[in-house]
Amino acid sequence: MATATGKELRPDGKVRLPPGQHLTSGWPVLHYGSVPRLDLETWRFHAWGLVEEEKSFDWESFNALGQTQDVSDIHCVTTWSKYDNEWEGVPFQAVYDALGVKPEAKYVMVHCYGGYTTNVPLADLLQDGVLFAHSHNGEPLTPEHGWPLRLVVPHLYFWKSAKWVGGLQFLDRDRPGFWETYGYHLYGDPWKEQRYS
Ligand SMILES: Nc1nc2c(c(=O)[nH]1)N[C@H]1C(S)=C(S)[C@@H](COP(=O)(O)O)O[C@H]1N2
Ligand SMILES: [Mo]
Repeated sequence: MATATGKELRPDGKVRLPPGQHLTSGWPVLHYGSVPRLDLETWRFHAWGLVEEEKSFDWESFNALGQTQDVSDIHCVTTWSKYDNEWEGVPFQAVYDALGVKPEAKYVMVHCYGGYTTNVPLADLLQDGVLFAHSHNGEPLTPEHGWPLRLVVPHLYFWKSAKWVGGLQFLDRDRPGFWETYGYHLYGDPWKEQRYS
């Protein structure tokens, strides 16, 4: 399918394919542990930490915060990249606007059903293209790709795009999440090859 060569430039002048990456046309499944069994009736999204008030959303109220679509590229630290993923879901900005996040909050720990965590600076989550996706290329996510909801942070390595996301903890300082504790880079910029620390 792909006529892409990996040498194309992006609108911002960066080479589209980050260093050390190769293009794949499939979509590998990668995660630690097993796929959690979830149910939309009992599914909740929680926000706590440096927020004015802890909040919890059910599936319907979370999705009512807003809907958007965005096309972006995936860059996995294990060196595969996948172009032109069409994601649909709730923009991070809409969740942020609903939360009353305190000014001291600078970092976010993303928490998932099944226990996975990953850390991202709040400023990065507020960038364009960051969303909580329920669909990929027009289809609901499959269980192994994060159904019902995954975070998508297109400008960082894909381990930051947490599957089965269930909540956000707002923090004043950076702390390592699951893979970051085992030596993955705290930030993970693919264009700087921030793979491991
Ligand atoms: N909850 C959860 N999210 C996760 C992971 C995980 O182990 N658990 N692995 C991460 C890693 S290392 C990668 S590369 C991507 C893989 O996503 P995919 O299986 O949809 O390709 O999910 C990320 N999100
Ligand atoms: Mo990964």
